[in-house]
Amino acid sequence: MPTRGVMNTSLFEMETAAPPSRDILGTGTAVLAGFALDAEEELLSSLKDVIERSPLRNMVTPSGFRMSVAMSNCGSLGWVTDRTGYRYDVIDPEANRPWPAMPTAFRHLAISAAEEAGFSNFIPDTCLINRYEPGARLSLHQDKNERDFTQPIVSVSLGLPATFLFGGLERGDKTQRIQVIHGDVLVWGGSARLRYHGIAPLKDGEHPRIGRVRYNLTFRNAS
Ligand code: MD3
Ligand code: FE
Repeated sequence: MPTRGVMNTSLFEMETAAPPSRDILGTGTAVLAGFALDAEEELLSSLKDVIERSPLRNMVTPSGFRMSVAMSNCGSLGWVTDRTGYRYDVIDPEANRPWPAMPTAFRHLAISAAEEAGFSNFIPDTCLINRYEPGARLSLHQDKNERDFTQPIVSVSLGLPATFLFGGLERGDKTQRIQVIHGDVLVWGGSARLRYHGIAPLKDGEHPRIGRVRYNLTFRNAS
């Protein structure tokens, strides 16, 4: 039978357990668990509007591979890839017209998440929408098609959980894994802005609100 002292010690430890740390991924990063949940309904209805106008599509990489992640964009620019390379374009090449405007709920969420993470000057001008079906993945890469690396990146996860892979500034650096779930928002900036990252193959499942899929909204300043 435990002594009073032992019991008190374990209770004390429970009461003083550290709150979840926001910078578990290192300097310049913030994990804002559930940050998007308050705006969930507005985000989902805006997302529906955007992908009705500029449907999700599986783009082709410069080396000729069809990406397993389906993509679209909103904002004044959109990230695209085809046989000629990666670029930001003001025109959706499938729809042959500008990308849909960035919905207000998107912009506000991105700016407030960046601010919460200590980046008070974020001006998101593009949002890449990634749709992962079970098995889809994003291999380790750096985001370096943007001009201003002092601007952070904000990522919003919706639907099925995913495993983020986080490396360092060199491709061969050790990677860290972190699980992200519906409503989580992650922010990267400063010295973390050029870290390698990716998404492990999506595990099958069913999200009660979103279904058998994961969406990620990636906000950037590209111009
Ligand atoms: C870490 N998308 O589209 S942003 C991408 O879940 C992409 O679909 C992720 O990576 C996804 O390029 C969400 C993850 C991310 C973005 C930029 C970073 C992680 C980062 C910059 C530095 C370190
Ligand atoms: Fe990326």
